[in-house]
Amino acid sequence: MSVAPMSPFDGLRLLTGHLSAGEQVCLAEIVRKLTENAPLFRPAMPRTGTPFSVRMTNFGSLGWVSDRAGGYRYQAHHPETGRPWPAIPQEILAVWRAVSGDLHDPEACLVNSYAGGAKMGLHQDADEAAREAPVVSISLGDTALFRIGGPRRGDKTRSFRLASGDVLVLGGASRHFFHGIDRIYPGTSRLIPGGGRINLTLRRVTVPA
Ligand code: MD3
Ligand code: FE
Repeated sequence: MSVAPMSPFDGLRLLTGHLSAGEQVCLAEIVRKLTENAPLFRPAMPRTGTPFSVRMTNFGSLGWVSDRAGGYRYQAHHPETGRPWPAIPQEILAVWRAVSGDLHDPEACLVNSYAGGAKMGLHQDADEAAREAPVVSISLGDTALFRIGGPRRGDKTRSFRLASGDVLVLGGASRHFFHGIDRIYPGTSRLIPGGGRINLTLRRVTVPA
């Protein structure tokens, strides 16, 4: 099923239930397998070094990382192993190609792993030179409470739940809106062994020559 309850909302499209149960199992297994080579790490805030509650890894030619000394950035290698990130699997690229409306494939697939108490504060995605390209987000596992506002931090926000199999497309103005994850609802999915939520965020990073 594909509904778009927020379609008048400046390019934001929520595709609830976009992925079948079988597709969700397939993607969760792919992520589990690739994190054996590219383990989840815990990023830290620039300057303060405060650790994130979310753990992360990446697939693709460029991956998003953050630490105290280097701040937010994209880089080609895992910060702990030094190895290049695994390529973005075809099954994940297929979701981007189906929903993004973009001619170019993404360079980055950020994997966010949320345990029960994890959250992500209100922020903008602003580390990409490809500012006009949409962002595509795939939710797997436990339901999350998502919040999105506007282009300024103080703008009024609205909240909605992201469940396993939902795909969110952030195009147009919404690409630059403040957003975050306020909480996870533990026990709402049996997809991830031991519980939790995985979010896959697909982004173009560089501007094509
Ligand atoms: C709205 N991730 O990784 S996904 C992130 O669920 C991030 O892990 C959250 O925000 C998560 O940067 C939210 C939905 C999402 C992703 C990118 C966006 C919403 C967005 C970019 C612009 C506006
Ligand atoms: Fe974000």
